[in-house]
Amino acid sequence: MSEVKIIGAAVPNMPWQERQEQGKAGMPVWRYTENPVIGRNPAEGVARIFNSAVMPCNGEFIGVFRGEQTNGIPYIYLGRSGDGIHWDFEKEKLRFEDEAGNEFMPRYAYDPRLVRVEDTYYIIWCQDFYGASIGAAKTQDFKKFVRIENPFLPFNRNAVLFPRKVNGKFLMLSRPSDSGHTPFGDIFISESRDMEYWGRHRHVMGKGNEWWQNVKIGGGAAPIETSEGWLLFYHGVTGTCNGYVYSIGGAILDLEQPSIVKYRCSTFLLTPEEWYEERGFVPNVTFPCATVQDAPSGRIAIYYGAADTYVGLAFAKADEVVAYIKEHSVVSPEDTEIGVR
Ligand code: BMA
Repeated sequence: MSEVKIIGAAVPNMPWQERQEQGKAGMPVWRYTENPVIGRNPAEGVARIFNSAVMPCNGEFIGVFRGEQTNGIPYIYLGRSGDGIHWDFEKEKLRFEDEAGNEFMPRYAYDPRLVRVEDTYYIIWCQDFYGASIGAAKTQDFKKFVRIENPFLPFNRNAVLFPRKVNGKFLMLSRPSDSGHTPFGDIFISESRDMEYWGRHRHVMGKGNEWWQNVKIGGGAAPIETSEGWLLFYHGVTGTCNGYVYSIGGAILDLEQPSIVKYRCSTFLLTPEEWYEERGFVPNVTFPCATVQDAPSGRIAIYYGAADTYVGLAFAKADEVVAYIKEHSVVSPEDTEIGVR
């Protein structure tokens, strides 16, 4: 097996558990045996937390969590953890302000991602901007959260910022679609010099021929930089007579030109099988939003929403998961082209 290096920081205290699951020999991703790590009614006034993003911060962990309030409206809650598994949530939802310091709340906010680029942390989420679209804010200290311009026109979801600039530009994946539970959507990438004006849009990849991703796909966790390319965990959706099924897929994007897909795994990496993935507010959903990784050991922890109700943790080793994706890779001409017409 080739030696795959994660390019990034050491996080020696990241959550980790060696593979315990039996009967799934050969799969490169395995679940934490104590899942779900966040259960129902996790905080006052919040019925469910899922589709949430965490990252290491000053030797501990911090996260932005999709909290479905008991009135049904989703907002973002800040959480802190010493071990990345047990979380304390702030009582009040995250307060966003404008540049002048005035409160500037979206009407709702869901599926947040959290990414640090240089010395700034960015939160990207889905919200109403005259239709489903992307909201964004920045913070330096996790006390003051200043909203920045909405990156894209409606309709759009699943925006995922890259953890560093490439050729001097911020890069963001997104999934244009419409406001409903729409049966279409491809992943695109856009560039910005300043996190305000986005352009040079390119197509990255569309739904796959494989049944588990044959309806639509969407970006998941911020891509992990590796010696083989950007390792992307994303979600792929299929339709059944009883609703959608959301699985976790994996792809490797070119480091310098990430609209080019080098490898794309034809099999899912994880699909709803456990009770907390199959049973909940929306059954059969596994929805990755973040990873934490330790560069020296190649360990990766994937945080995913389960059944729109819980947060689950899964683990992988960089060299194993990259080897698996390469071995099972099927790419189409649309995946491998630069993505402009
Ligand atoms: C998508 C988003 C996600 C959700 C998923 C399954 O359209 O709304 O937040 O997890 O549907 O319900």
